Amino acid sequence: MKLKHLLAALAGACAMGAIATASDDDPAQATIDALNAELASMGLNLEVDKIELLGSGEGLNMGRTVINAARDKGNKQLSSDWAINDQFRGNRTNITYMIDSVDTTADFPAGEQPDVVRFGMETWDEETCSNIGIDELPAAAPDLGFVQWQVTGGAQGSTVTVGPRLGQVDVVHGGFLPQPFWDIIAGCAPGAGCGNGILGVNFTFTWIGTDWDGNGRSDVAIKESYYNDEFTWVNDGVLGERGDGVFDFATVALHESGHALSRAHFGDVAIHHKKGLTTSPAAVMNAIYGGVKRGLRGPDKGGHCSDWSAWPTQN
Ligand SMILES: [Ca+2]
Ligand SMILES: [Ca+2]
Ligand SMILES: [Ca+2]
Repeated sequence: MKLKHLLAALAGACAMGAIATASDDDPAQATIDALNAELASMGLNLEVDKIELLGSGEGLNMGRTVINAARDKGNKQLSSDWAINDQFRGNRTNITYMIDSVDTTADFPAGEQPDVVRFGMETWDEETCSNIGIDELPAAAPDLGFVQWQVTGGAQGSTVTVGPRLGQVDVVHGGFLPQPFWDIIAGCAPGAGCGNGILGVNFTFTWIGTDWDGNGRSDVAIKESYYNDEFTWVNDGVLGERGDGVFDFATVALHESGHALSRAHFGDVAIHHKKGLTTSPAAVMNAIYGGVKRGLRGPDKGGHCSDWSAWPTQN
């Protein structure tokens, strides 16, 4: 299903209010359905399992997680995770990633941007409780991103990571994208504005019908992240507190890298009459941006360590 079909599927969808949790009737289900129809038409044994959206925290822009409703309603596994030694990922015991090199933001020097993504991945890697191997691969194409390819009708992005490189690369950082990408993936027509409050997004793709490690959870095939260039990004480690109107890329890259390594949103989001949206407890994996956070907090470490402790220690 190309862009025009996706748009047709979205016709009538309107801007939505803020919700914090998965919902069968979330407008972004149309995006999951469209992507899965395309994957099926390509003959790929892949499906989109969930979309995790990071809210800017401005106004009432919460984040949310949208789980494939077809999975929710069926008798499939209730969640997903990477499977160690997964045959369909080359029996690897490490996690590999690629970084897009063309979809940069003009907000700070392009030359710094890959290093910020690496910082995001390596900060999780440095947790010594579970020293999984996290290894960068050379980008298989300058413009990476299957969802971007899909949303732009093949004009941008690439199918290389779900095609010839399928099973070789686990995590794809697809770059900074402008509207209308954000409205489309959030489930409204371009210009309707439902994507305006989303800072970043992570798409989880799972294999269909496998549970290689027998843990009752679908096995992840690929994770893909993007960042919203409609916002102004900074990389000085100082600017980017709530209310600054600018956002620290390292903080958001760390958050999206957490999703790539199976961390879900964490903590409660509440509405305060003076402060607006607040989170508790504070964590990198809060569903909204909460200012500069360039180090993992207790809840982030706890989830990461328990999840990855069964994997062999590597560097
Ligand atoms: Ca891209
Ligand atoms: Ca599994
Ligand atoms: Ca920007």
